[in-house]
Amino acid sequence: MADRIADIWGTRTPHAKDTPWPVRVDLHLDAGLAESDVDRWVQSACVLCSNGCGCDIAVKNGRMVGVRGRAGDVVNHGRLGPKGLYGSWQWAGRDRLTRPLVREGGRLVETDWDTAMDRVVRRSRELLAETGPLSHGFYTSGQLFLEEYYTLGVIGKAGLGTPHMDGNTRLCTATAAAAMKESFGSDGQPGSYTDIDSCDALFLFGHNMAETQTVLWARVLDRLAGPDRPVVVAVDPRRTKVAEAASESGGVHLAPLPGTNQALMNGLVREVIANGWVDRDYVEAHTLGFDELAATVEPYTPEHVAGVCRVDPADLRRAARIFGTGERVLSTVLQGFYQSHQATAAACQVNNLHLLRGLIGRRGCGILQMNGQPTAQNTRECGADGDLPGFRNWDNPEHVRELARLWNVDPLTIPHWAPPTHAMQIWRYAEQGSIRFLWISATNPAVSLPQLPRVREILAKKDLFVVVQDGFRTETAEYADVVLPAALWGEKQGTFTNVNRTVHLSDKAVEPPGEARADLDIFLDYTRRMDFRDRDGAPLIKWSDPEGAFEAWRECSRGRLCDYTGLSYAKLRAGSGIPWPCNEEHPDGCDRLYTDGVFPTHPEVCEDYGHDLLTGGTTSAEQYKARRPDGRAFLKTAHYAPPPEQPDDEYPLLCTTGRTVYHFHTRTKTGRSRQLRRAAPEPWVELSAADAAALGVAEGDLVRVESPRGRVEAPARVGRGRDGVVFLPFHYGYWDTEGDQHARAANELTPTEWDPVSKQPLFKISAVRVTRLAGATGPAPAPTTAASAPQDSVGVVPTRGDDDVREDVAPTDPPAPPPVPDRTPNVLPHAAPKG
Ligand SMILES: Nc1nc2c(c(=O)[nH]1)N[C@H]1C(S)=C(S)[C@@H](COP(=O)(O)OP(=O)(O)OC[C@H]3O[C@@H](n4cnc5c(=O)[nH]c(N)nc54)[C@H](O)[C@@H]3O)O[C@H]1N2
Ligand SMILES: Nc1nc2c(c(=O)[nH]1)N[C@H]1C(S)=C(S)[C@@H](COP(=O)(O)OP(=O)(O)OC[C@H]3O[C@@H](n4cnc5c(=O)[nH]c(N)nc54)[C@H](O)[C@@H]3O)O[C@H]1N2
Ligand code: SF4
Ligand SMILES: [Mo]
Repeated sequence: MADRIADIWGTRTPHAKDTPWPVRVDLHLDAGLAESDVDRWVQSACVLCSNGCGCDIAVKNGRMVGVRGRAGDVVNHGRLGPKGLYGSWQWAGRDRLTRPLVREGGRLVETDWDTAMDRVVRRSRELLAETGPLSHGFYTSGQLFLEEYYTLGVIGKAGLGTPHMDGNTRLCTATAAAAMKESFGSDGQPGSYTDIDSCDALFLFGHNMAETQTVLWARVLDRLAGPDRPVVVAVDPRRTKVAEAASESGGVHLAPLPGTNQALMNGLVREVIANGWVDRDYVEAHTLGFDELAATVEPYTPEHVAGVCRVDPADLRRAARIFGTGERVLSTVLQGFYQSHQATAAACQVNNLHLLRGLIGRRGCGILQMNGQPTAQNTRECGADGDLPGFRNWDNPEHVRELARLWNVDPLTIPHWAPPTHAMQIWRYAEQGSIRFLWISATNPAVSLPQLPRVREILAKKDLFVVVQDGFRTETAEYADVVLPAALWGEKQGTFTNVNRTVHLSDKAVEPPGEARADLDIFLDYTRRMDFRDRDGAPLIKWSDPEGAFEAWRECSRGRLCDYTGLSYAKLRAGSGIPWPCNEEHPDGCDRLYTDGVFPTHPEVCEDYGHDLLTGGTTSAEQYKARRPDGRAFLKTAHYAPPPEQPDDEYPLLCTTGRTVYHFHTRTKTGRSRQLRRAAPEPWVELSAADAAALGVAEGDLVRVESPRGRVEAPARVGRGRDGVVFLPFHYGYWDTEGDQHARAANELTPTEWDPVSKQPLFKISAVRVTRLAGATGPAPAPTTAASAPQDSVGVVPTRGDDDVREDVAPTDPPAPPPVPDRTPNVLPHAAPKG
């Protein structure tokens, strides 16, 4: 089988503009197996990023033994990337949680479901009686299924009545939603992946698509390898594969200093206006706010911007010309923009560029305000985060009444007296002690939240009752009072929606291990035990399985932008995922939104009344109505403000964090796949060649990175990024493969700060200092295949795949990141799990 560790994007299938992307079916099976050996193929889609590649799971003897791309799926036309091929299923048999755990005498011990759920329900009832629903917080994910979020949303909003619900989607793509609400009045992706097949220019803003949506990047590469190839523009401080493609395609690589995106974007908008590249008719007919936008960006001349961002003004001009004169431009935006202090403002400037030129709602002219996690879209749609289900506006009484009618509850039960609580605030309330019950599902905050020393203190608080629901015994689970073992992908049924609104069904392929249960069943069990009722005394939640939950959700989505009423499980089994809205008007779904230039900004329709992008101050309903948007989009901006943390004498470098192609987040799955783990086994610290030289650091030297909050120690990769910037992958928790603790998680360094509009934390900006601790024992364990490639490859073994031996038949291999039973942490400045 092909080595898809070395060959990340697979074989090219070039094609010409406006022709369909060819099919290429990717497959990976356990060693020694052929397709004919497989007992059953079960329909699904990959959950290791937001791309949503359709796949079939291979089952043999009741086990998952491989995966194959679905040729007929609109998203991937058969392809899968390295994570999908090697990471989606290989974890299944390994060291899973098989029984609930409860804390006894300071230790987590196995128990039965009744005992575990009884503790959860008892604490829940006690706190409801003592202080009411505001004592309860729910911190969920972008990795459950639609049915699970909707159920959780109804529990929280109509059962308990707590506004303290959010997902790790706050860390992920809250800004995508926020920017679409500010510009278009509602969440909802305007563009489509098919725009890649038709565009003339492709702008990637803070998005390392080559490593983070590998199949989407393969689609781009196939255009770049074909005739009439598009021009690529990359905005990223590192020399990613995207940046290389920008140079090779005759485009531009802009490498701004982290934290300066807003200045750069104001500069690009100014150039488009100053050169007369604006589509006046479109702007006049379909937007509001042009004069204010033009006045605000006026000072951002190329020379001024170049000084702030440390880029070449000529490059800025060239990038603006490509945007300003291109007939069909597609833009994507992701974490380089979203995890920043002016995240929403900068993301809105991308919307503005498109609106100014009327490049929206037409073939090849998409905007993709990306998601990251596979099911982040559903957290947002279904109300398991800080939004009301169906993109309803918490500040619009009629929207609240609609939900109350649907759920048959008093509108006053549904918390809407203030904006829903965002995740960073939920953690703050837990720290202050007003939230005393925190239910964490499908996320590992002890590694993924910023400023980990603080997060550990909060999780360890004796008066905080922590429930952790996961398939593995994660770093976070070590702090739990109750651990609930969850069934994972392939072990349960449900649907989810990718970046471009495409809904997939994932069927159950195998039984979960031991007593592990589907998240939906866990939430339903809690509901039954809590005995939540509607107004007429009937059970609040009227469904008992995934399809029942899906049907209920369909009704909830009726008439909204994310209309699912035309979808059903049967229809989703017909061959391909289907993009919403899907209803009577669009029975086959919708490839692209806003083809008529009418946006959901009418006050009765919109999801939000908007904010001041600089301060986050909210617009009232009256102010909003007074602007009479009525279907027009908003052109909003803000002045550039420097990031809260800037380099100084003590901390002279800027640290940014992110991903490598081979791992997903905190590696609970990819760390258990032999091929993926070996491709990137340990953390590293990426320095530019000049910074490394100035520090006397050579490839592989052990270095310490310190911020005002913490430190990380890891070998240095002398890489190819811009000077003044240090990069750390955030995948590695503080346990190593031996179960020992080290200061190695990137979030030891990051600050508790967030964007004022989307409330997304600033993972991409902290000031640090780097010191050399010891000489190298070899090159850094960083992959050589993409952005973390060394500046000088002499002596560095290229990253390549392994033999095809499955993990659990290779006993000599070092173990996966292990759960350490009740180990008292010793290395880190660390709060011990409750004793
Ligand atoms: N392999 C892999 N793929 C994934 C994931 C994964 O963990 N691993 N996770 C998924 C998820 S949940 C998400 S959210 C996405 C994230 O996908 P991406 O956003 O593509 O990934 P990141 O590496 O976080 O950040 C992207 C780029 O932002 C750049 N950057 C840093 N600071 C700045 C800045 O100030 N300005 C600009 N313009 N750029 C900056 C970084 O150099 C980096 O190359 O990936 C998804 N796909
Ligand atoms: N420094 C830094 N920090 C970051 C980022 C960064 O770029 N830099 N990126 C941020 C972003 S964008 C994201 S999305 C977050 C990700 O951060 P996390 O959400 O903490 O990362 P994961 O490792 O994906 O954790 C998901 C957990 O859910 C479990 N799980 C998976 N499927 C299921 C399921 O079906 N049911 C249940 N119950 N559990 C399940 C997995 O085993 C895993 O433990 O990290 C954020 N943190
Ligand atoms: S691109 Fe994303 S969804 Fe597709 S196979 Fe790779 S990880 Fe899975
Ligand atoms: Mo994410």
